[in-house]
Amino acid sequence: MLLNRPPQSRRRRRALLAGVVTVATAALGLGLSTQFASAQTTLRGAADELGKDIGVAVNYNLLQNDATYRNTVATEFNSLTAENAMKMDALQPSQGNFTFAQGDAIVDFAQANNQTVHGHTLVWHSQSPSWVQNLSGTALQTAMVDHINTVMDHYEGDVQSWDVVNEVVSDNNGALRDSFWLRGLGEGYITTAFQTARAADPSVDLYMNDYSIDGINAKSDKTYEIAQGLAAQNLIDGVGFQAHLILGQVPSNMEANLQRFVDLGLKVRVTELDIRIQMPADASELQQQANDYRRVTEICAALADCSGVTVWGLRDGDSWVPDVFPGEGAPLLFNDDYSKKPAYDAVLDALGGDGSGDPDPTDPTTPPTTPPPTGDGCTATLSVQSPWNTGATYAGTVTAGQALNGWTVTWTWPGSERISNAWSVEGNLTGPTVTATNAGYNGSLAAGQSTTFGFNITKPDGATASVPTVTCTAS
Ligand code: G2I
Repeated sequence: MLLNRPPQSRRRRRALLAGVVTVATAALGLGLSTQFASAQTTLRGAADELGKDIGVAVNYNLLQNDATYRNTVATEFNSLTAENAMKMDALQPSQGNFTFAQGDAIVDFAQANNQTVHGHTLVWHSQSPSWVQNLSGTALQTAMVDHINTVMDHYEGDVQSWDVVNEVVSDNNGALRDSFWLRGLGEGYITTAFQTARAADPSVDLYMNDYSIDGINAKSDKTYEIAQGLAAQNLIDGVGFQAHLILGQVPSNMEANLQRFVDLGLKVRVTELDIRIQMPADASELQQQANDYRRVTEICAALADCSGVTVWGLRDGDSWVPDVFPGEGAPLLFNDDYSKKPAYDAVLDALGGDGSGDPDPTDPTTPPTTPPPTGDGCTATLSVQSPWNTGATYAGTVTAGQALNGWTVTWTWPGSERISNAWSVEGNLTGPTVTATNAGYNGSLAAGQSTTFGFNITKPDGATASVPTVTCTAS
């Protein structure tokens, strides 16, 4: 449910015209106050407070089939990138035949959970269908322009930024990559792609994205030159630094490198962060990895024009790394059982949250949590995550006492508090008495399992954010 709706999207308008019932879209940008010291204990809570994106690349199949995956993605991240579902081979497997279902499912999930979407990617030499690789000349140019126009039109209002071109610079000599795009269209194809994208949706941030450009080197120099040319024509908004890194090798000049792109008037973004380790990884390597993650996140946190950090997958076992670098792995923030690695705590700390894993009793803004009330089949707690004068963000937790197929949490606000937007929960939310039921994906819980939801309130009278007594019932 949402009150601050973004402009209605093309996709949604089309669905409504077709008579399809859709769920409400999400409010974007929480705009939380930073006047209070943070005791945030989720990545997204800390990142929201900092005004940054903390993103994750999501796998469509896992999002469909794994409730814990969905719950972790919803709880910990405020931005999503489709790991594969918005690439050209996924969206246009044969010419003129667009297949948006998987990308749409990811957008729907993001909107239901108040998350933004970074689109990846429109023009890339890899994961492009063979039909386009076999075109040349005008036919190739028309295919590129049609693809950009159709995809950006479909996701207008749903995707806030796009990787327009991906990996266009060669690895070794600072030249353009020798791809079918370059061979077929000449070096002007990059400008054409950005011109097309700018015209297709002027409201979206346009990025060029690449790997091994995190430090200052021949490849990032060439990227800089291209970005400078595009920036002079107002065709680009940002540069994405993939940051597929090796343990202990965060470039020493990464800050200076990102800063030079910011000095062009561009945003920067860490778009695909992972840090791989020679397997098996021991405790000291996992600690080194945490230090590396901390450093990259701190670099972005310190730069006003760094829009955020996206990690390239949720759990180590989900990562592309072992397939491509045999013997290397463990590059992400979560273990395969969803437990958090030291790197998770380091990222949380670097975002300004409390990565110790413990409540901070010395923090005067650490709010009380309701004692677990008794209920029928489940218990629930509410806690204030971050209050400001006329509003607050809350987290709710539901714990099942028995296997559940759904739950309802109810409470009555004692004062002027009213929910303005919420995620991972549905129901009658906006009035003085709240009836909050599970979303479609977090109602089924095993005995002892917990799930979380969240919401923002307004409290026009400026009173202290209260923690009402709640009741949880199985439904
Ligand atoms: O290679 C790592 C990343 C480098 N930057 C651009 C990213 O788009 C790229 O992501 C990876 C995905 O993480 C992989 O999941 O891109 C790969 C393709 O180049 C993806 O791998 C492919 C497999 O190679 C295919 O066998 C598989 O069918 O994923 C496909 C879809 O699951």
